[in-house]
Amino acid sequence: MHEPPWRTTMRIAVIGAGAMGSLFGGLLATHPDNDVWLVDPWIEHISTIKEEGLTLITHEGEPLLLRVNATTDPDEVRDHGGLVDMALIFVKSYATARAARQAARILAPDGLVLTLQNGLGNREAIAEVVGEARVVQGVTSHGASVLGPGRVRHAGTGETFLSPPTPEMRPRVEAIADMFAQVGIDTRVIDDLQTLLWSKLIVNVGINALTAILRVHNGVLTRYDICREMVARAVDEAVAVANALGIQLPYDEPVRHVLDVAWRTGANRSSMLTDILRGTPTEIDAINGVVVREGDRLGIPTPFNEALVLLIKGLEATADERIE
Ligand code: KPL
Repeated sequence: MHEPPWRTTMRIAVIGAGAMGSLFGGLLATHPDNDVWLVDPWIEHISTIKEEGLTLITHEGEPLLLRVNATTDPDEVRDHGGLVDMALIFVKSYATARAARQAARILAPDGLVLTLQNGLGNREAIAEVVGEARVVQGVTSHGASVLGPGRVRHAGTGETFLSPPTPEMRPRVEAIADMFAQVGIDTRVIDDLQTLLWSKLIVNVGINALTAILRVHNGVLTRYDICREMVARAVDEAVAVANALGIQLPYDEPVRHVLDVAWRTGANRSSMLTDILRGTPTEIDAINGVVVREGDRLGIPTPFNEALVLLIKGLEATADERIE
């Protein structure tokens, strides 16, 4: 059978191949028109993927072996086949500016950078490097966790939303959304992402820092009065800030919504707990830190989120001193 004449290869680099980067990169590599590279400094993960492939445990529990290019050096992507059409940034929020500079070195002149990262402020950090018009911001409710080098579990499916940087870019972003859908990532294009970004932020505000401080799975937050009270304090402050920004949240009872998510993802270790247990920095500045900063700016008190930020920063600073 002949290839259709319009078929061209889309070269994609995924910068940050943790759980979500590997999940998205692995799925995108199943598309016959894509040439996908995973880029990450974790040597064992990258060499396992190069030698044996990426094992994705589907949400039904089936192992799927995916072939995808992988490297620790972003410049290797350019050296093997040229510049990329799209870079997906999936690093932790504190590493976004560096990842954007790496993306800029390997991106074609009309290439796009897509961010589906947690927290707020990533789009702005990338735009400073590649320009506003080339950043596609998105939100996803897929969940994934790393089981070991070269092994990732797709913990839960969800929806993905992409927002074009300008009206002229809509058709191109729609084509990307179609391609995502073809590999099993249900994706919709929407113009205003603020509501979705804040609704996801509020879930992370209520769950991540508390699970990391208490060292518990997400579900534990739903089982104790004292935990539900703390979730409510963190969430109520974030909702007050969102309201002051004029953001219409898509749920009437935000605390209940956050507790529902904690219950549905009950067996998960939140990403912040995972970072604290590994002794790596967390995304606290892009999550509860945003609530505190925006609260300060708008004159809305956020004492509980301030305390959560301080406690997490304390845990980060004393990681080597911990009594086991
Ligand atoms: O997004 C998450 C995270 O861990 O960062 C939640 C929704 C809390 C699931 O674990």
